[in-house]
Amino acid sequence: MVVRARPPAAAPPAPLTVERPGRPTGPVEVIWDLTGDRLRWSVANRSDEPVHVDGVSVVVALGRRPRRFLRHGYQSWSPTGVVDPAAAVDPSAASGSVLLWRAWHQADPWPAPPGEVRSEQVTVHDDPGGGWRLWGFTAARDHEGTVRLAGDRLRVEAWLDCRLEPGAHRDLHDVVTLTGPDPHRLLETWAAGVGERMAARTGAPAPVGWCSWYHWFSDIDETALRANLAAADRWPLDVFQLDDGYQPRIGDWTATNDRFPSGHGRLASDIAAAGFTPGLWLAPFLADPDSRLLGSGGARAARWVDGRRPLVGIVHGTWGGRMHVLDTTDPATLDALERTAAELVAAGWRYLKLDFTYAPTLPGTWADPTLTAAQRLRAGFEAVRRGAGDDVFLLGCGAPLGASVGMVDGMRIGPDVAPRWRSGELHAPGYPGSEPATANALAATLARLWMHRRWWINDPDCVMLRHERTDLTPAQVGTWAAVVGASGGMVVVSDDLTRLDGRALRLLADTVGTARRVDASARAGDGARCPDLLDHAPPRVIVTPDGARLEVDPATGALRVSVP
Ligand code: 9PG
Repeated sequence: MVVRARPPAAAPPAPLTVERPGRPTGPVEVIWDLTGDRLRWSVANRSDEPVHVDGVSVVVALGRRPRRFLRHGYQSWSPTGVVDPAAAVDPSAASGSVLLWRAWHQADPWPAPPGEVRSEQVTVHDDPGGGWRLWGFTAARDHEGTVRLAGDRLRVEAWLDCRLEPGAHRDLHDVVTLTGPDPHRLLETWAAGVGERMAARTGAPAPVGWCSWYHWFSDIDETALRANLAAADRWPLDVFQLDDGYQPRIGDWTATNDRFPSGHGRLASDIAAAGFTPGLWLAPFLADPDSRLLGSGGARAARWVDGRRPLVGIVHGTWGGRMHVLDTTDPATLDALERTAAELVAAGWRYLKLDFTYAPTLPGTWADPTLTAAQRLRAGFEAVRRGAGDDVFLLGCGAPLGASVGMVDGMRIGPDVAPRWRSGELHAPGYPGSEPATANALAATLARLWMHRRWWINDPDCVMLRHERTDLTPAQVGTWAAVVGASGGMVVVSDDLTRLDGRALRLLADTVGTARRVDASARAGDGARCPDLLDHAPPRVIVTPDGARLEVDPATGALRVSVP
């Protein structure tokens, strides 16, 4: 069915052709209205039987295939960058792609049809009428949204993957289109609207912290932690955060293993006594099948789509194999999550890094099948927030971005850094750019500047200050620190403080100084910008509000700075 619709305000004079989705809709009715630059729509089940709806989409004929299309990644660790749609292959269609990785990096975990590229929640492309055009979902509270492009056909899809009961009616999030000469401005404008609609938490001071992960990884112990705490007093830090490695098992966050004999209360109070906010890592929505959480703790795991086996959220060597996903649609599980967070905060932790939070968005069998992935994720975050209280800083990580707005105070907006520029490994086949590497973290930092102080405080991941036991050159160390500072977001150190020298301290002080200056401006709506986001991938340039321009060579990490 083809419907003629009024073209968006600034579109070329030829009317856009809007089509209903090609597949039969059966008992499902889509009610929609495209007026001006906004699509309003809803979906209803008119039958007497429950219906499972994957997605609802509207196709727009653009008139010609765009030459540049921003592919926005779904999750903290997912790559973002411009592609040429004529040449690009959707990563989900690459050979060797597996369901779990696709589900990490896309709202719809199934492979894209041949010839299609997709972007999550938003895209920007060159407009046949000149300039740039953005398409974006105005929220991701009730469901995710994907923009798919094949040839000149742009399909905006509300991703539901949930049951509609007989007679049920669901409003879908509006889709807007904006045009203008500056693609970054379009993203800023759109993101500000999303942030307002989703009650983004943007008010906290941006933390400066220390994190145990990138020096010790899971081998951290109390001796090393305390040595760093003792050395931390000459560093300009607010938060002192223990990462993965203290827990006896995934899921059993309120206990410690034998490498941390003091236990949570003593650790947190000693950190607080030293003058820092005690921070703790956890992966709240995953649990070891042998954890207390899934036993006497009262939490239940979701099941795989066949309903028979527990849903596995990751197979992790260090953690001991297959980790199950908590069913965040089950009230008893939400209670257990709330109790866990409350217990950690009662022990003294005031900053929680919530990691691997994509877990409840995986496809599976859930106690309440009428909830979408976005709603399952938010139910989990809300339980943690209820337990933690309003004034504890929650940092999201490994999180589907749009659906997390309003849930967290800070958010990791890129893949892990590493003490090397480029990655040697691929941990997600077909998703290059998501592997731990400083160049990958830097690319994400530039590509997602527009989220900062509109959706949360951006966490670009840790600066790498060390000059020994690293593959980064001193110049690359300086480049990454300069970009973290210019981004205006969080600044976190993840080195052994007992081994750093005065050079590192000065570099951190400079980085924090720049970051706080840029952040003050970002709070007023004028943060750092990436002017070449639609020119090439990865982007190379970051411009601070006072006009400093930093240009990074992505191959070498060489930095060119020009100041007005
Ligand atoms: C702790 C780490 C750190 C880090 C997080 C996250 O695919 N993987 O096996 C995988 C491992 C680690 C990882 C992401 C993916 O890093 O980003 O800062 O907290 O967990 O385990």
